[in-house]
Amino acid sequence: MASINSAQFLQLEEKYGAHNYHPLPVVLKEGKGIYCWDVEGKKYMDFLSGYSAVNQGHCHPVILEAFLEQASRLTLTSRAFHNDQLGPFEEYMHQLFGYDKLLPVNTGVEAVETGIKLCRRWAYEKKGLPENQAVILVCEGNFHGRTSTVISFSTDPSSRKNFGPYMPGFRVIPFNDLPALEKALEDPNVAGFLVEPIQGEAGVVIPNEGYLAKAKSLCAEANVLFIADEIQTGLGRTGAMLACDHEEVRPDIVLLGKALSGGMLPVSAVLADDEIMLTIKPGEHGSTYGGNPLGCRTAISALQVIKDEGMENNAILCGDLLRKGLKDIGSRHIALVRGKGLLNAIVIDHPDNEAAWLLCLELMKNGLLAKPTHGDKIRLAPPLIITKTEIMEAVDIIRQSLEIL
Ligand code: IF1
Repeated sequence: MASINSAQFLQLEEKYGAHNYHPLPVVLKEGKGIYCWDVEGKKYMDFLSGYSAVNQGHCHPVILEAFLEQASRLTLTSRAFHNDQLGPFEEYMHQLFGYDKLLPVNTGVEAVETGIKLCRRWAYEKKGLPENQAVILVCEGNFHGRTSTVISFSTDPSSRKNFGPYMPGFRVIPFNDLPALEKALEDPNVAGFLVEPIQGEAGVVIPNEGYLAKAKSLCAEANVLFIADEIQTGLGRTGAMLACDHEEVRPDIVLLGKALSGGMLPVSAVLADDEIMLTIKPGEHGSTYGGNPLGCRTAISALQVIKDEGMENNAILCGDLLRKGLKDIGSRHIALVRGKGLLNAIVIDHPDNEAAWLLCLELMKNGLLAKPTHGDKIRLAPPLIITKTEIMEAVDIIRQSLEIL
């Protein structure tokens, strides 16, 4: 196809594609590191990072080399047979995170669904709950994906409305509220507590210091599994391999996805010790692509570069610099700056409820890509390889763009 312009690409999507997103009007064709280029060749700083799936930066050369090498050799065997990448991936993850075992799946929500099934299976076969009575606690403002089960416990009407009937067995409690958790744990049928260490979609909502640690100990006392959804917060994003690491919390089940493959292809995983993991027997759970050699090889490389290039520490340093720079702008339209590592958000205060969207359009014009979440919040989450100089350039673009409000 002769190269068509952005407007023509948008028309194709408008005409032939489902309208399940409302993207910024930009058509990207190339990515490298923290930068993307649109079909007209304009360059942007990516401050969304594929919803934290490209923590390592776009088309990271080391990950790409591993991907291409494996892709030219063997991509998919199904789990009907073994392959020479799954075992090494599982061992590498054991050494990195310290759990007995890993169950490989593909998308983040598949990891969430797998974690739910493991928790329920453990509840009936180890905790001895009466069949079909297991309850999993979830938080107000949660986002764990888009399947029918997972939206059953969403508190966001746009994710949930008119997708019923809903999956039972979930109870919503307030996030960052220990008395509410303690009260909910009095129900002997509670099997698990599923929580994001920081709520991403809700606009980077960070719980009080000590919340995760106390929540974990309350769950342990009640013989309830603490399930950490680290799909967005994990893999260096908040300045550690797991956001739970900041409070030295060891979840009973860890859910990982997104940057696990460095943005190359969907790879997700559930980590747990044997008592939980081995409640699923051969043939009782799986997926066509789960544990495929291409995903496993790519994931090993994606994890190695996080460690080798010190991305956790860079996320801490650059995150601090970004938040300081945003606060120093001193704009009356930035009501709040919050974040941990390079998972940040600003809350826009403006009479026009389209202000965050208009600001993102202006940021795009000025060469920075970011998108509002829940109306007035703009998530600012660049790849973890960003430099301090680039952070200051981004702050300048944000300062300049705020002039339109
Ligand atoms: C969309 C953001 C949302 C997640 C957590 C599981 C999943 C996600 C903590 C499911 C996915 C993506 C999905 C995307 C928007 C984006 C997102 F916060 F990352 F920006 F929605 F909250 N747990 N998050 O964040 O993983 O199945 O998508 O691989 O659905 O619009 P997935």
